Amino acid sequence: MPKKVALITGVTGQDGAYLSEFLLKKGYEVHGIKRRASLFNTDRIDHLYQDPHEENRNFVLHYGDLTDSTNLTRIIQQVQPDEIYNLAAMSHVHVSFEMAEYTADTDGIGALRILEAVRLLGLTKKTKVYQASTSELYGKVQEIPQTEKTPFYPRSPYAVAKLYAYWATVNYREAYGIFACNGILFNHESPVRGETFVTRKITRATARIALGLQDKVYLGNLDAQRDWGHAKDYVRMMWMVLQTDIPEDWVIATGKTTSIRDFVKKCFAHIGVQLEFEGRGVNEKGIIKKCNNQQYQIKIGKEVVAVDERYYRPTEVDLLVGDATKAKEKLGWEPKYQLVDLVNDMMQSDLKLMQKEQYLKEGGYTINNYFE
Ligand code: NDP
Ligand code: GDR
Repeated sequence: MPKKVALITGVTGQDGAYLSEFLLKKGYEVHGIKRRASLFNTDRIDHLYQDPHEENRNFVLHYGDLTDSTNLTRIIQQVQPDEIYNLAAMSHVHVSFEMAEYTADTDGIGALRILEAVRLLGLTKKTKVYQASTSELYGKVQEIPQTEKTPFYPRSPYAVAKLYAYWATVNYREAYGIFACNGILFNHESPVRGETFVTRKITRATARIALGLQDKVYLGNLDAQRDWGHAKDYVRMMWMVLQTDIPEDWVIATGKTTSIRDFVKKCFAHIGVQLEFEGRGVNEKGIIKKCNNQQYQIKIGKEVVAVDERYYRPTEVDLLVGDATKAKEKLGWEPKYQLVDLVNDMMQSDLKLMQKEQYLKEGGYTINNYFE
């Protein structure tokens, strides 16, 4: 059997890295599109890198951008992929309010550019397309839990752009017979989650506070509730939806929801600290009440979490909880990670990372000493 060929946009991101690993293990030849940046931006996939001088490479990177249709068309023509995973996006909901037009171009029209390239290159029968759709499409709560049939009500420029991409995927499937599927994925996290998403911001800060590298962390809306899974479970599902006989759209979620406040408590509990919240809204504070661990630099009564309005969004998505019954019944998908496993995985990783920072600091090294 010839190797299957996959093309991943957003290969340098959280999901791109886990999906690359997953597909390489399955024996795929994996091509990824990365952006040119002034610094190296391949941290998450450096362990998979193969030197261009090696023969028979099965992991190949191409420079590209979702805003450049000639570039995308050329890469797709060259690679002739069996499967395209369109994961590239300006994926930060809060930032999308600052960069609405760019977000629409990348996250909305970008998906169209991929679908159109498949059509123009005559690959409608060969190339399957996975579109990274999102629970943000549900936005303002219409129904709990959210399923493939729940109406959409996007609440950010990001979600509005993703709504366009969602319907472009459905339309190209119906109009041209492309095997194109939306995975409507609920939040999924991991040790390589971007540092400004709330879970990673919290696990990093908890580890830094434990090691005396930081005093407190400022967060926004602590009442928001999210259905958090592990990215490893979710990339497996991306692949599964392209292996079916009929292209469809799928909700992927754990079915359990947790507030930001409770996520913070769970992270502190991981290091043996009981954190309690006092006050409401912008006056809310997280205070250390008890500690069963001598290993860390923890002071009872210390305020380690505070609210800063700058992290509030102009319009918020209050409550997400998904119902993945269709994926479970039709594809046999089950998440292997529970929230407690996710917290452990992220906390252990950030504690290790911050210990490195602590050693460097104690050894007199700063992280960046170019300009000293
Ligand atoms: P990340 O933010 O970690 O990764 C996004 C990737 O897209 C990065 O590789 C980034 O490159 C790349 N990218 C951004 N803009 C462009 C552009 N204009 N052209 C080409 N590449 C670009 O996101 P995740 O891995 O978490 O998410 C993957 C996809 O799934 C995204 O589309 C996201 O919107 C969607 N999604 C994510 C969920 C989650 O909870 N993680 C849930 C539901 C959907 P660079 O590294 O250079 O910045
Ligand atoms: P989200 O993730 O917007 O759900 O989008 P994020 O982690 O950014 O926010 C989750 C919730 O936490 C609240 N919050 C904060 N968020 C951030 N980033 N920083 C804070 O300090 C903070 N304090 C409170 C937010 O208001 C929000 O309610 C993610 C992205 O991966 C999208 O690309 C993806 O589509 C969705 O998940 C599903």
